[in-house]
Amino acid sequence: MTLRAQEDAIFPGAIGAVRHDWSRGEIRHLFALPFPDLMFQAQTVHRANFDPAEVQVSTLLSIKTGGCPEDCAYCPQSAKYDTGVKAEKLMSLDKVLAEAQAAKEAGASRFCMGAAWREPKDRDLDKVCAMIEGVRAIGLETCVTLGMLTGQQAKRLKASGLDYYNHNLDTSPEFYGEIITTRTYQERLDTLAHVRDAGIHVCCGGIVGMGESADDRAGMIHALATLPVHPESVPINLLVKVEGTPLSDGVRQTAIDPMDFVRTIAVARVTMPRSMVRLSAGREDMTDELQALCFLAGANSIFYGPKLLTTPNPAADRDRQLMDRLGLRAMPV
Ligand code: SAM
Ligand code: DTB
Ligand code: SF4
Repeated sequence: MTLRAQEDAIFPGAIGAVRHDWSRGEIRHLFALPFPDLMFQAQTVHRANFDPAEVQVSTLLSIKTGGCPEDCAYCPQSAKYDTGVKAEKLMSLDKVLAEAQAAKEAGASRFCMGAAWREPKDRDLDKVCAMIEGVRAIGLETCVTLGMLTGQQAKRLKASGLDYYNHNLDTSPEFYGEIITTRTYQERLDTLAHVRDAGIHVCCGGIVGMGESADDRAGMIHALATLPVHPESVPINLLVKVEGTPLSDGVRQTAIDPMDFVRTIAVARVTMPRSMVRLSAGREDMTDELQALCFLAGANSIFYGPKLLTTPNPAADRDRQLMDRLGLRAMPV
């Protein structure tokens, strides 16, 4: 199958051309547009492909917390930083399924399980496969994020029925080395290729607010929008500054203008018209008004429930109020 045919099968019925040949200059230009012009483009593209009142709702669970050997400077789960997150063992199947059931009852359509691993051991992968089977049986879509994968591991996950694999590029290729030294950008691209080749939907995005430049934000979107097939899901995280990490408030001043965050969402929407763009980490500290701008910019997915992996997310009732206030509905599975 050609890539385009593969993409048409992935995004059936979608309207509008999908381009993979974005230049960095074109993306810089989108970022530099007057805000109303950028928002108009984003709304136009969004409405051509989605119902703008629908938001996909996912719930996150950390199935293996802390003690990670990687040095991602943003991450509270790295063993290299003293953040107060304790290393735990892989959660039991029963506990995971009880959490998935609760997420289903609260209205989530997808259940995302995260593990603080550099890469899964095959023995652990068997356990995660059982979790995927159990969560699917509850009637939820499944997503896992377990670190780097081999092609063989991706195939095993696919065989267990996995719908999505999350693996982020995180930032631009140029800024990446300032943030992570224990794995390369290319290794991330390799894992994404294994996931794609196995026929699993790709969830891939990044983080904004780590001290990167405007050009790095353009570089990150460029890297995502020029992947051979766009990720079906693009999480845009606003850095959650955790004490003890090299990116905590006291160590590096990395305040970002919230409008630049909205612009990042809008440029993701314009350049990846058929992808779900997730307003991901960082909502706890956002006003309803800022989140409303993000939805206007084309975000159409959120994490729902009081916790992300280790840090807080808005309480479910605050999100229900927000959705009611904006007339938004949860997207059915
Ligand atoms: N260990 C696996 C990995 O790195 O691929 C999976 C879990 S990892 C926590 C998943 C993603 O969460 C990271 O790639 C990063 O984009 C995001 N993340 C982690 N800490 C964050 C923070 N403090 N603020 C915003 N996003 C964060
Ligand atoms: C993604 O891009 N964001 C989520 C999910 N993928 C796994 C994780 C956000 C983590 C925020 C920090 C924490 O709670 O530990
Ligand atoms: Fe480990 Fe993932 Fe955190 Fe990096 S982001 S330290 S790989 S858990």
